[in-house]
Amino acid sequence: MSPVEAQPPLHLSYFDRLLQLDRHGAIKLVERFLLDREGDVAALYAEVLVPALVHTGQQWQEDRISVAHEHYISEVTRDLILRHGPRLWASPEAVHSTAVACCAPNERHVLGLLMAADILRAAGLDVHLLGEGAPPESVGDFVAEVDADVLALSVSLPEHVDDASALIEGARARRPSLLVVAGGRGLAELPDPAARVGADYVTNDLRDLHRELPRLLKRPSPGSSRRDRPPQPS
Ligand code: B12
Repeated sequence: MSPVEAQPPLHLSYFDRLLQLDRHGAIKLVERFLLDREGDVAALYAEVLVPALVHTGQQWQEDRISVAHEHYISEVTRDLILRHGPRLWASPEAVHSTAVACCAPNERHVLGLLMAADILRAAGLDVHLLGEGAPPESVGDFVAEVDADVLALSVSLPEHVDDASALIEGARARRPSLLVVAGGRGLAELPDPAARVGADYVTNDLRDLHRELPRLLKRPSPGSSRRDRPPQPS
């Protein structure tokens, strides 16, 4: 029997193609994964794109790849999220709530937020994505302007936790019924991240987010428009 050659994990193959600037090869690899996995974009995120980005960060930190390569890999990955993410919400559950999604002040890591926004849309939320760089006061104004039910916030760097907390406080002052969900590696190490940042729910696992959303959205809260809403047809 001929020895079976071990294949490298898919996220490393993806990383290697991009390291060789083989964008087309990386795109094909992703398409093949989605074909094999019946279009499971959540699995693409969890099993290929996120570990590839984490690996990219390690390689950059160890000086094995340049900053330019790191940017290149994250930009191609952003393209792929924007290309395939909409499959997740091609036939969303009935739209019933509005979310505003943004990064913590000064936070430039936005890819996790894009992925979280896809999950929120798949669960039937109309997501207004503000991305990175929106001033906190304008986020508060916007949340009030669009009568947001949910604020989704991403915090990658620990030094942005205090600003995230202030942003949440400001947004809640404008809209007390707001459900705040947050995630990002900056919250991962905190003992009680939800309490620390003032969110209702914190997770870095997007499958958990999808699972928990219906329960979170039913949560009664003072002044909530959700509370007064008639039951949605299932
Ligand atoms: C790409 C990248 C960048 C890009 C970002 C481009 C972009 N458009 O996003 C650029 C070049 C801008 C960048 C800049 C910097 N970076 Co950088 N970056 C990365 C890298 C390689 C990937 C980030 C990423 O997209 N990860 C994948 C995403 C999907 O993961 P995620 O954000 O954690 O999201 C997941 C969960 O956290 C969760 N989640 C995230 N958001 C939300 C929101 C909600 C609501 C929910 C429910 C869940 C959720 O869901 C996601 C899926 O599981 C990481 C390495 C790594 N380990 O991640 C370093 C990394 C984060 N960067 C790092 C650093 C140091 C920096 C800089 C300070 C470098 C510098 N000296 O300038 C700056 C800081 C800029 C800033 N002010 O924010 C360090 C951080 C170390 C630390 N202190 O924790 C890392 C870890 C690199 C390393 N050392 O390994 N970076």
